[in-house]
Amino acid sequence: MKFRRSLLGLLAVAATLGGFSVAATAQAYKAEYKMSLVLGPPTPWGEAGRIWADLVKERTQGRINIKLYPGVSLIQGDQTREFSALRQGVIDMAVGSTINWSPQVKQLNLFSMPFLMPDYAAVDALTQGPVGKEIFATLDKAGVVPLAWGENGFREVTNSKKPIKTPDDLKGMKVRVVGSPIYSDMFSALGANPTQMSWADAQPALASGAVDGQENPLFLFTVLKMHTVGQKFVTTWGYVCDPLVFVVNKEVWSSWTPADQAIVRQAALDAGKQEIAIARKGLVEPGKPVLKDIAGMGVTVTQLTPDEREAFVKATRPVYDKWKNTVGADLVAKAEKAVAARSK
Ligand code: X2X
Repeated sequence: MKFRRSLLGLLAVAATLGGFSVAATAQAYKAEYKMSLVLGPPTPWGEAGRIWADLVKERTQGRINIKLYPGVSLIQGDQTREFSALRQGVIDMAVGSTINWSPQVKQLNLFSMPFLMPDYAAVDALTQGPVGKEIFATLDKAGVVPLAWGENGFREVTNSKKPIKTPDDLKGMKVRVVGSPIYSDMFSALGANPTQMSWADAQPALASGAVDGQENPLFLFTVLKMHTVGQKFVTTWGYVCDPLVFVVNKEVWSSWTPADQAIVRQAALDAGKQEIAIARKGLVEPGKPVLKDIAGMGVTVTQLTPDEREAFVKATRPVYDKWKNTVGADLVAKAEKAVAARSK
């Protein structure tokens, strides 16, 4: 590998001296680039990957050909290893969740701080503003090339037992949480019994009743028909929103010509914009049609009043305070300021 890399380097130098750098660099292109995703199409997350790959193929006339690997299959379904695999080049590119990469990049826990972002305007104020830029600089330092933001969405809690209206309703409930410790802290603070597991393991655990509940964006509820695995109660508490990030491995990135890099970047920005609209569809229109669809599946949908929601904010505040230092007090302060100053 090392040898190959230095050989390519020599070739590049020779090529530049010889004035035919574009042709020589082009020799380093792979026949196919591997894109990692947790969720494939037709989820919005999967669509993010599909749209990006399609735009790149079209705009590079097939010079860059991307294959989707949903279910994080390049790393055997263990989504918390995705970031390391990207850095090492096991994965060429990804549309990934800040949650899954937060074990390696602690600043990404910002988006999992309970009740930091009360609405979509708050999410946009962070990702599309200076905070988003700072996070991208951190990702770049951590060893990948970040290009654009997408969205998994606000994560709502569902369960098979009863409507959740107060933190008390969660007492003793077995809840599947993602492999990021801030989620265990939050559900423990609420009196629940959280179990960390990958998404691959979560589905059979829900179906068998090994766990009572889970939390994820609502499109996942409808796409996967979660009422068929016993999830009869949904509470929209909007405690965290999970953005996605479009990234490329550094070596892969530098193997592309500046013109192709520009195409891949612009395609990521275009795909991100399209995908965010898809992820929010049915949740931003009056009456939130997605909630009606879910109720139509025989599911009890509980929308918290501001007072009811406040009880969850209070109960998770110690977790917020604990994680502030891990994320970085300065970054959290900037985020709070950006959220307060958002245009609604
Ligand atoms: O595992 C999850 O819950 C999922 C699919 O939302 C993520 O990958 C963060």
